Amino acid sequence: MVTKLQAHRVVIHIDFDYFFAQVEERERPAIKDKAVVVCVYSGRGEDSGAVSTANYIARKYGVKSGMPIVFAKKKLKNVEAVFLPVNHARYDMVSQEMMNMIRTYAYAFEQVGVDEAYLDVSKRVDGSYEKARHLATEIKKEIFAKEKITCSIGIGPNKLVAKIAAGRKKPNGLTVVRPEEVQQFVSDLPVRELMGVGRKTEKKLRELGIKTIGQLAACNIGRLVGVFGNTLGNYFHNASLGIDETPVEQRGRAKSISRIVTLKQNTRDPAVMLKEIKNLAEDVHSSILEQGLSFKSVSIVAVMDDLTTLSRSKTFQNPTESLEKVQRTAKELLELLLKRETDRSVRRVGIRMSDFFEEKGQKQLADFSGN
Ligand code: DCT
Ligand code: CA
Ligand code: CA
Repeated sequence: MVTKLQAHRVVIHIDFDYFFAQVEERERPAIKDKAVVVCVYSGRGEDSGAVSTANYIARKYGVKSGMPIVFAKKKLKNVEAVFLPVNHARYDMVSQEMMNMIRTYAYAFEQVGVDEAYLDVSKRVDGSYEKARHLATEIKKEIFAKEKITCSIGIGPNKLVAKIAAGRKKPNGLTVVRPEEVQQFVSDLPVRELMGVGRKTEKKLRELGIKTIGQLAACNIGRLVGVFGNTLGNYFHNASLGIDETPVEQRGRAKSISRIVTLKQNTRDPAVMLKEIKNLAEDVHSSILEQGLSFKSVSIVAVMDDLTTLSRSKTFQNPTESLEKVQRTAKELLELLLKRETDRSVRRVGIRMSDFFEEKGQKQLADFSGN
């Protein structure tokens, strides 16, 4: 069964593959072909602590999140393996960069934890799952090109289905579930695939003879309510049918969007810099419009040949969407910035736009996607 609301929605779920371990691999290419285990050391004795996450090579040998480090070492005793301590500051930084990139693809963007996000792209793809597939491929490509991290993506008519879909082909997967395929897609999966079904609930359901989502769907709703109470019982019933109307909640947004490039060679020629800035401005501008935003501030950044960073900004009286205004302002700011520079040349230039405002027309999109 597909409700009217769902029929109009296209939701993308993105999950970064074995994220902490993948960041470690990226930073140390030499460990890429080995088992990589990221650990939370307790500080009590050398191997005391638990596995946070592991790459897919380590998983092949049975290493799992939450497992004692000692167990993981046993499982990998005949394998080339690397054990590393968690570095959350590092993962958070990479995550933020990736999220800022992803959020530009949709009006409604919801980050969940450090390595997952939902996008409501209904409007952007015009309700077309084929377009959504292309978009997802594009997102994966951009993330990999810029961050060298792979992720798995699921596309469905709601968050529930999109998330389950993202988990089906890992790593580096893409799974599309159209509204008419939802029922078939979920019915053979084990109930634990549903959010909110932990080990305890799984056990309770098994006692009712329910192992798969399809069996859950066939169960009388009154019976579920009897066992789990009203809220949870109804949730399980709907979830088993692939029904989920919770909106993708825009939680916070980037305070600024910026792009910076390194010039082919250091220069003092404003025309050369301006040409680069013009391209960057177009890039930033289109991603702001894509999110249904207008902006009030533009900044120009220059990294000088001695690596000091200079910047100049301008804040308009009113929010604007005008690219022409950005280009004009960028030119003024660059002139201002270079005015007193008589010796140093410029190594990198960048543009930053901030002070965002939501454009009114986009409100309807929020309504439309169930917000
Ligand atoms: N985590 C943990 N202990 C657990 C489970 C998870 O410390 N028992 C942490 C480590 C990573 C983070 O939570 C998210 O875990 P996953 O969703 O399993 O993400 P992952 O490592 O990126 O793996 P996958 O490729 O399956 O997404
Ligand atoms: Ca992940
Ligand atoms: Ca995850």
